[in-house]
Amino acid sequence: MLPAMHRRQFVQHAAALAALPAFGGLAMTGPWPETATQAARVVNGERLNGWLAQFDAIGRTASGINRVAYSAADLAGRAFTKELFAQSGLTMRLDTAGNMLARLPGTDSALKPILIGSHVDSVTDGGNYDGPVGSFGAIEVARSLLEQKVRLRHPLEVVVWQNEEGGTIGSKIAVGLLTPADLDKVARSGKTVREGIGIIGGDVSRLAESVRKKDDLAGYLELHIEQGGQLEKNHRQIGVVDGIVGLRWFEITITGFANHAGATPMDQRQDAMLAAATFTVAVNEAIRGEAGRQVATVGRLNVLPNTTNVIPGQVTLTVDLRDLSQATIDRFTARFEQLGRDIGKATSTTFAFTQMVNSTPALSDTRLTQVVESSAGALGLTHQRMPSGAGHDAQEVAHIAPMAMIFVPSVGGISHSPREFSRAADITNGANVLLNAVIAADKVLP
Ligand code: HGY
Ligand code: MN
Ligand code: MN
Repeated sequence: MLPAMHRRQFVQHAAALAALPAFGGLAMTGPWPETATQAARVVNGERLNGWLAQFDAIGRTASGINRVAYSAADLAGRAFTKELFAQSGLTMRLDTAGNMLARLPGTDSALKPILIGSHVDSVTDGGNYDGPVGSFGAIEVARSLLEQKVRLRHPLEVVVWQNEEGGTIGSKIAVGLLTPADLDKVARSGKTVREGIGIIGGDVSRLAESVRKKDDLAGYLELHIEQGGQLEKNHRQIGVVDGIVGLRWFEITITGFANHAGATPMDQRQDAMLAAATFTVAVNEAIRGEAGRQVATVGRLNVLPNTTNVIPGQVTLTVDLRDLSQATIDRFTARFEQLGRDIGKATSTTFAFTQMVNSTPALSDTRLTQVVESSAGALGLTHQRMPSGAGHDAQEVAHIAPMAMIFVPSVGGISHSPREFSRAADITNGANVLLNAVIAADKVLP
């Protein structure tokens, strides 16, 4: 049951909304959807935020959180998470991909499971909330259902995906989209995905056993921090994610000719650094030269031989390109390749493009976004619909099942940084929405 103060707020809120002809762009026809009339349930927010506070010490270095996939810190983070499953009365198993899974039976075993979860690996020098909020939030929701003796019709599964930051690897395997080439990809820990699967307890020779087909799941819900500043700017407590951007990561090797920095005349150089700098500016100008929400980032750059008095012979850099439209991603891909040819000609260098990661844009399922929205309303929480500029496992799961995401505010809109922070109250709100959304989804999903 909602604590008294929430109940009063809820009654006022529902009355105010019912009086409004339209609310937040949504025409409110008649009373709140069925789920809002049921008493909203709540999780143990103190327990959830206690777990997150403890987790902050794992993989923390002077430069930030470094639980990068397949590292010792990632293993420590996974061991901590395994302990949370156990403490919560959930029997955790690893699938052959190394994803962590636990299952609560439903009253109707013929139904496909509802899946909730996120990841616990981090970027280099990242924060404590990107991933763990949704992973521990899902464990807390399952534990609260057990404690409150709420039995769903559908089985409920909790998942902690492996190596989300390296290209949603665990969820890509689970939906059958990981390619053999992906297994040789090197994670930020220096381990290949193939090695990493073994390190975390998976079995790369039996990945097929972890693949789920279309409609093997009734639906997927992921709680996550926003990683941007819209909720904070608009004073909203909950983000209802309409869709997740597609992303494409390139590695580009620019080859020139290393030579003496002093004795080589300026008009006789094949300067890979000059080409890289020109290309970086050109990418930024191209992407900003058009209206739209597309973004592109040159995030990593390695120089050879990286010595003061040698003209760089080779530069390897990465581009992270994102948009909600696949056509836009494809169009800018062609544009960047043309820039490579043009700049290569102008600087007597060559550009070689390798696509490292591809995740297609994914639209949320409207039944599930409706369920998230009415759960936020039932809890008296302000909310708005919004796209996700960050990539998530949910966009891989969207290939085989209906999905939706719940965002909670990131203070200052900061993420992938040691300054990443989300307030305990906001995290509790998000987990409460997840709890009620799961209960409501159980009713609306087949
Ligand atoms: O890069 C991303 O958007 C996600 O945080 N992996
Ligand atoms: Mn994430
Ligand atoms: Mn991330």
